[in-house]
Amino acid sequence: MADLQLVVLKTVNDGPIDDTAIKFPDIETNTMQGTLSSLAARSMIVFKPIELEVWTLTPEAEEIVEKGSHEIRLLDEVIKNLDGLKIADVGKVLGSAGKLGQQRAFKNGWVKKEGDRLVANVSDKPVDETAADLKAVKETGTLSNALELNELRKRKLLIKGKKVSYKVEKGPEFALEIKKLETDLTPEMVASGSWKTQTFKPYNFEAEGALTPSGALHPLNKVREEFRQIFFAMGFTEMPTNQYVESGFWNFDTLFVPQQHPARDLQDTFYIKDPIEADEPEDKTYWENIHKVHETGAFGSIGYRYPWSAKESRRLVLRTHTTAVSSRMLHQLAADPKPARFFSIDRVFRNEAVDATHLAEFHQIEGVIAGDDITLGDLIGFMDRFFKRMGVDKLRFKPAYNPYTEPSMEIFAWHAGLNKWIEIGNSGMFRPEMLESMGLPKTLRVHGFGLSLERPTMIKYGLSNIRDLLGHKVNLEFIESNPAVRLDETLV
Ligand code: FB9
Repeated sequence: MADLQLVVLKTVNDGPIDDTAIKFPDIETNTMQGTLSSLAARSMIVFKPIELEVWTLTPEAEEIVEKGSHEIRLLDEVIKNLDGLKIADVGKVLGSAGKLGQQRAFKNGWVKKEGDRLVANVSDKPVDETAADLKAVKETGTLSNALELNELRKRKLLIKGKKVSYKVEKGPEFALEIKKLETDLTPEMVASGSWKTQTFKPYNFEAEGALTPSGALHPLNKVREEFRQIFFAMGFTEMPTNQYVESGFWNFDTLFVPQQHPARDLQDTFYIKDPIEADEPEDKTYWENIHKVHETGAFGSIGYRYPWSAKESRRLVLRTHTTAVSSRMLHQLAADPKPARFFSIDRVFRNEAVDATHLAEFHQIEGVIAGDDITLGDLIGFMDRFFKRMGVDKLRFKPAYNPYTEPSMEIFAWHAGLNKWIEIGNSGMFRPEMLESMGLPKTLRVHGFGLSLERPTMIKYGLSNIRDLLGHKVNLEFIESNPAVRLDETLV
C-alpha cells in the first residue's frame, strides 16, 4: 500500500496517460483495483480506471523488426545478383519467408518476373514500411495510422492486449496513514461516547446480501403445488398415494382391465418378484363381484367371458397409474355414497422404452368426480374450467378408449407458440362394471381425468429433454436457480 500512496501524492492531470504515470508492473490488476477501491471506500482517494487497447508483436513480427520484412529481404536477394534471383531458389535462400516475401514484393511493385527469374522493378531501395510500423508498435503499443495497424493485425503480426491505468486524485479524507475504520457500532462505544471520535466505514447499500445456502424446491414440486392449489380451490380432497406397490386386483381388475390386456404385459408393467403376491382384499363380496364381472358379466354387462385368475389378480406390481388409488377411494366411498371430488399427483411406473420425453416413471395428475347423474357434458364443462385456471382456454375433445371408462376422451389444447393442437390429457366416465362391482349406487356417476406433471413442467421451464428434469444428469444449478412458477399464466 505504501507504493500506492506515492501514486496518490502525484495527482495526474487530465491529459492522456503519459510517461509521467507511475508504473506498478508487479501488481496484478485485481490487486490494484481492490486496493484503490479500498482507499476510495474511505474517501481517501478518488480514482477512475482508464483502459487502453495495446498491441504486442508476434515472434514473426519480432524477427521482421530484427532482420527486415520478408519483402525487403527478398528484394535484397534480387538486387544482389545483376541477373536477379531464380524463382526456384527463393525457398532455398529465404526459407518459409520467401513465398510471403515474393507475394508482397510483387504487390508493392518492387520486383518483376523475367523468364524463370525475379528482377528488380525499382531503381532505389524502398523504405521497409512493415519493419518501421512494427518497430513503432513495439515502442508505443499502438500505431497512429489505423489502416496500417489493421493491415499488420490481418497479417497476424500483432497480439491485442489491454493496458489498465488509473487516474488517481486525493479524496476529501486524504491522508498518508490509513485510519482503522470501525465497521460496527458497539455497546461499549455508545456507553463510553467514543463513537463520537470513531471513523466508521460507510455502509455500502448497493452490496448484495450474502447468499444463504439453502435447499431448493424441484421444478416438478413447484408445478405440483400449483396443481394442488387449483384442485383444492375446486373442492377436491387429496388421495393417499404413498403406496407404490399395488396388487393386480387394484391396479387392473377393479378397473375392469381384462387379465390378457396388453397393458399387463411385462414390457409395460413392472412385476414384483418378492413377495410375488398380495393377500385377497377383505371385502370378499367385492372380490367375487370382480371375478364375476370379468368372467361371466354382471350388473348388466356381458363381461369379458374368460377364466378369471385369482392368482393373477393377487400378483404385485408397481402401480402403472394412480387410478389404482382412485379405485380404492371410490370403494371406500361405497360405504357412504355421496358426491365427492378426489385428486392425486404422484409417481407411476411403466416398463416402457425411455426417450427424450419418456422415462420408466412419471408423475400422474388425476382428478375423480362423483356426482348424482353427472354426464359427459359435465366432464367437458369441468375440463374447460380446470384448464382455464392455467391459461388454457381452447380445448378440443377426441373420442378415445380406456378399459375403465366409457365414453373416453383425449383432451387437446391449442398451443399458440407451436401453432398446433397438443394432447394434454385423457378422461372419461367410469364404467358401471367398475362402479357397481364396488357397491356404488347406479345414480352416483363418476368421471375422471388424467395428465402428466412432467409435460406441463417441461413446457413451463422450456425443457426439451426429460433428463434435464429428472435423473442423475440433472443440473443442480438449474434446480437451485430456476424461477418460481405460476400456472395461472398461459402455459401453452
Ligand atoms: O399430460 C399430458 N400432456 C400435457 C399435459 C399438460 C400440458 O400443459 C398443461 C395444460 C397446461 C401439456 C401437455 N399428456 C398425458 C399427453 C401426452 O403428453 C402423452 O404423450 C403422455 N401422457 C402420459 C401417459 O403416457 C403413457 C400424459 C400422461 C397421461 C395420460 C393419461 C392419463 C394420465 C397421464 C390419464 C387418465 C385418466 C383417464 C380417465 C380417468 C382417469 C384417469
